[in-house]
Amino acid sequence: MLYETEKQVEKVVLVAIDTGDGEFDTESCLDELAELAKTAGAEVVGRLIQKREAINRATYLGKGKIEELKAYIETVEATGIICDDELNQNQIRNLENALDTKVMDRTLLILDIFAQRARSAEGKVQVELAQLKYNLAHLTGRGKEMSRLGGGIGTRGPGEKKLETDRRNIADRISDLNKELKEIERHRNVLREKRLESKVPVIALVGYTNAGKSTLLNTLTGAGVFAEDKLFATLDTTTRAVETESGAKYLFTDTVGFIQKLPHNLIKAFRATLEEAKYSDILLHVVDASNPMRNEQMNVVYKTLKELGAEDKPVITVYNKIDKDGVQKPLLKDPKALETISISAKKEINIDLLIQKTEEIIKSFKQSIEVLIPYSEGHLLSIVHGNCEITKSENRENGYYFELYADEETKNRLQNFVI
Ligand SMILES: Nc1nc2c(ncn2[C@@H]2O[C@H](COP(=O)(O)OP(=O)(O)OP(=O)(O)O)[C@@H](O)[C@H]2O)c(=O)[nH]1
Ligand SMILES: [Mg+2]
Repeated sequence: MLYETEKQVEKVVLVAIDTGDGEFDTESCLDELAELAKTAGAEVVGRLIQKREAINRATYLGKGKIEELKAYIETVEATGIICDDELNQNQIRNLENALDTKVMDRTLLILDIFAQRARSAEGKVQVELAQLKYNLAHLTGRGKEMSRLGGGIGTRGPGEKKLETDRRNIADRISDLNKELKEIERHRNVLREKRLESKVPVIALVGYTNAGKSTLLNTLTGAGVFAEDKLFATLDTTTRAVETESGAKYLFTDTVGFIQKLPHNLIKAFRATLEEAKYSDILLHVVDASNPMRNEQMNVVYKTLKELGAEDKPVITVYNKIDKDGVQKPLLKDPKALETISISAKKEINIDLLIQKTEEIIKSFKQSIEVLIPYSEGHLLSIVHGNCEITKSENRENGYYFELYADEETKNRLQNFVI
């Protein structure tokens, strides 16, 4: 008797519907899905695309295409299929019955990768929660199927733990995890507040998965952050302090990569982590300039930022990997960004320029300060009125009191009277 199911390599056929109105063309969606499948440890043995006006609500594909797929699965000896869209439980059940094979979707795949990658306590709880919610919503379709298969994609929890598959136990586990997550979030908020209080500017690296965020953080800080040519190498945010040559201190935060069709459950589960972007002073939007889909990927990043409420953050767009062959020129200035810079994080090209531009921009931001200017220093009032945004003013016994926003230079001129 063989007990190899746990380690079984799934041989999968990728399946997509081309409705003709997606932002990405269907072939490149499947290229990405193939990368995801590989990252999850599956072997891709074929693809099938159906052109169709809309996805079939009950069976995803049309009837004829299902027949074709069934024959194809037998020919290539696939053990399962992965559809590029999130399936509902009817679609899963119907496809499984018709094809007699394991039916998975993009969401399940991403969740599986996240489960393998989660490192921190928070990441693990977030992923398991998202996985369980997904399973609960799809249970009728695959409960039996999953316990029969015993291993492979969709059955692994974070840290190789086996995922709960029983409805009652799932509900209990979800409620426990929610409690745990609340506690972790409370702790994270305390840390975040401390960081904000310290007034050290926070720079968040955001971008599409595999753009090179972690590599850039490594280059910037010499820190050993996990970087790999795999999708979603980073799941947990890492923050590192960097002191530049000018002596200024900054905190750089690496974040989880974005991807098109990021499962909604995951956005919800990862909200706290993804929100790091929202609490930063500026975003470095890292783009893989060598990727032919870079413009579409940039749009996905902006859309996701909007969903997180971080669309108003100042952005520096960083075209990365310019050392690679086949980077399509020109690299246009990103109209959504204050600056657009081309670099190579790996070959350390233009890193100094990036730091310099980032510093310049941060210094031009206004900070909130309180000053008390003695009546004898009345000449400083023209600076206050000319350069600052005043939010409160009072004539006090020992001088003019202001609560105001000042840029770095003005703040330095008023330095002696800051309270
Ligand atoms: N040639 C080249 N490769 C790079 C450069 N920057 C990053 N890479 C490679 O791109 C791959 C992805 O880099 P990561 O730093 O892990 O990317 P990431 O954005 O953190 O990815 P996720 O955490 O998965 O979202 C790795 O194989 C890096 O070595 C670069 O400037 N040039
Ligand atoms: Mg990373």
